[in-house]
Order: sequence, then C-alpha cells, then structure tokens
Amino acid sequence: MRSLMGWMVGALLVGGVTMGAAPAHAEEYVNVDQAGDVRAHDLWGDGDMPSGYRPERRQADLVGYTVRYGLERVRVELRFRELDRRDPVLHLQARFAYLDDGELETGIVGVTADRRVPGGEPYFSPVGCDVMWHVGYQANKAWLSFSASCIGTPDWIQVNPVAFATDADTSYWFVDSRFPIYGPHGEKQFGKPVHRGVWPTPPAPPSRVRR
Ligand SMILES: [Ca+2]
Repeated sequence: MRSLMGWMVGALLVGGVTMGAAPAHAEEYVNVDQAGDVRAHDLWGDGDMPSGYRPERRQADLVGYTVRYGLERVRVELRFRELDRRDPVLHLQARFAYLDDGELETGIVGVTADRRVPGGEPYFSPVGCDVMWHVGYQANKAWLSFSASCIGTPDWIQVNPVAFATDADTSYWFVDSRFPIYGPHGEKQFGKPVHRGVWPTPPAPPSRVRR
C-alpha cells in the first residue's frame, strides 16, 4: 500500500511550479484561507466516506497563515478554525519554493502528530534541517520554523500551507490548503514570494529542536 507520506514526498517530484509575479519587497506575508473548504478523499475508493467538500468540518480547517523570513530562519504560522487531537494522524505542512542557482526548487517542512505523539514529529524534505515546531491545540495554531541556510539562504521563499488528517491506514484524507496543491496543468502552486528580512530571527516557537 502506498503510504500517504510516500505520496506526499513523491508528489514533490512531479509537475512544474507556478511562479508569482515579481514581488514587492516583503519580509512578512499574511494570508487568509476560506473557511468551510475542507475536502474529503476516499483514497482507495472502497470506503464509506464519500469524497467532496465537508463545510461542516471545522477540525484542521485552515483559516490563515503568516510567513516570516528573517536573516536566519523562515517561520510559518498556521491558523485553524479548530485544531484538536480527534484525528488519528494529522500532517501540518508548509510546502515551499525558492531559487537555487537560478533553478526553482521545492520542499516541504511539516509535522506529523498522532495519538501516540500529539506534540508531533517534524520532517523536512528534500534535505535535512533543524526544524522547530509547535502544535497548539489550545490556540488552534501551529508553527513551523527552519534555518534558511538549509536551502542556501535564498533571497525569497514562497509557501503554501497544507493540512492533512487521516486514519491510521491513510485510507481517507481530509485535506485543506490555501492554494490548490496543483494547478490546472499539474504545476505546484504557492503564495507570493516573501523576501529575506533584516531582523536577526523571527520569534521562535516554543518547541524542541530536531536535527
Ligand atoms: Ca480553509
């Protein structure tokens, strides 16, 4: 069975990337997401949960996000209508794009929280990186932060936040993202570029550091 993680990482390797227009200088990007737009997917087509929008689902419904890019780190705050521990597995991600030697590269920083580890375990793709994170069930927020040096300290970064909730077997997903992960031609989609700022480090989330 192809795992959800395998799909998510594999999905990085296909398709192009939608580029935004030349940005105005910005070190912080605040955006909102439509409420009530969580989509259900029956991955194998053999379940009893029909696919489609679930406007009644508040859990892990993104309603906004903020990207800050300081001198040293990138920090993404994800805000939800509701975020609790009800789902067996929860993946919170910031998918990102940046230029490396003139080539557009993409990656994912995320955290997987389950009933065994509700505080979550981070991951970073495609390279290793020190990730700081916090899953704030009380505040209905999550934070992800990583060193910009892990991706060569690019001049700017684009982000698309994504939340997946699944059962333990990943036979279903509930998915929400600010931008559709793929555009009409299979290209990956992201928000506006956020330029590297001048402050030493954005405020760090109250979490552990994993290297
Ligand atoms: Ca939403």
